[in-house]
Amino acid sequence: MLNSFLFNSKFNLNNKKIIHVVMGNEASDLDSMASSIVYANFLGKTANNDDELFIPLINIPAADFKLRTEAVYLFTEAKIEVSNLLFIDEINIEEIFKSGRLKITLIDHNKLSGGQEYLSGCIEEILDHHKDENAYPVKNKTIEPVGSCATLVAEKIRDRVGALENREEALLLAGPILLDTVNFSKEAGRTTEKDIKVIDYITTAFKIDRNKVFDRLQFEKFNTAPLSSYDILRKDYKEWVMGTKKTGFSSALISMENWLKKDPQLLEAADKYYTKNSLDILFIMIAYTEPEFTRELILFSKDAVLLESVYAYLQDNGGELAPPKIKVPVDRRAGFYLQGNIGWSRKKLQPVIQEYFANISK
Ligand SMILES: [Mn+2]
Repeated sequence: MLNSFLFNSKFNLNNKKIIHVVMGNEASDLDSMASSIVYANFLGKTANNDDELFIPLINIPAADFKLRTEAVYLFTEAKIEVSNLLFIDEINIEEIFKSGRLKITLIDHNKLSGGQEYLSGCIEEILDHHKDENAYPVKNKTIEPVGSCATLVAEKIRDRVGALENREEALLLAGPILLDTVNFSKEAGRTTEKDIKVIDYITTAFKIDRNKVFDRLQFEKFNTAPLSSYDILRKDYKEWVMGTKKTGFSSALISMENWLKKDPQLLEAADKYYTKNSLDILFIMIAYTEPEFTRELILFSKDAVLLESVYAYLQDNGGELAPPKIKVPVDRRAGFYLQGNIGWSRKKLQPVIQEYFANISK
């Protein structure tokens, strides 16, 4: 089973001559994680080399895993014990690299991120569906523009041993294929013949209900219920330094009303996150469809002058901020608004704020 393999791999790193990590990209979405797990498991089972340990390496800190709510769901369904997975902050990869024992299979990316670039000499194999950046002279390379890397993993396994091992493995691969192709929707335009072939095989051979799995994954992906306010703030977060100021932008898919109901102490979480990231201002951008598409905005800063000035600037530049229709906390650190300008996504708001800071520094 997947489990015992993973368990052994996490705790016996020192007993093996070669540590062969199978690693997805740093965004570490469901495709990267599930593909790494299934492929590492397969390589480990089919290798006839006792000195080499194949291990899926999840390319995010362990504490961030719970933010991938769709993965939390799918891994539970696939009976994966998350505490047995190895995350990037639980291994001293530099040390293994320096000892000359490291091999790498790159999954779901074909170029290492900047911080991991020094490992490039260890790459043995690449399995990916992004554009080939031809970064390394690796012979064992499979790069095809299919909908999901999981499709390539399934195909490799079937080519070599005929079938996927069990329903858990099939489910782990079906999940990312369904999410990445948006359940094979024409509009998304990400489906290829190979994705269809693989999902047809999986749904038939393992009696997996494709629509049911997709709907549930889609729901779980945006489900904020299991997350604390602090985790909602960091789930989809970006920050920019603008002049001398540090700005943070959290996107959240829960209405202000439901969020405050779920956690009346929301501002304390915002304060904690603001402080931890040494921010000057935090923009909490809320979007939801209930039933109409709505945007709300919470401005948070301990600099009351800045808070007031940013608010005035947004109003002067078409933000259409209005008081919310619900009761909100009265707090000098924060402003709660209904955002009339629903065109202002984070991508659109960020340059407006950039301009604001450029103007005041003149
Ligand atoms: Mn992918």
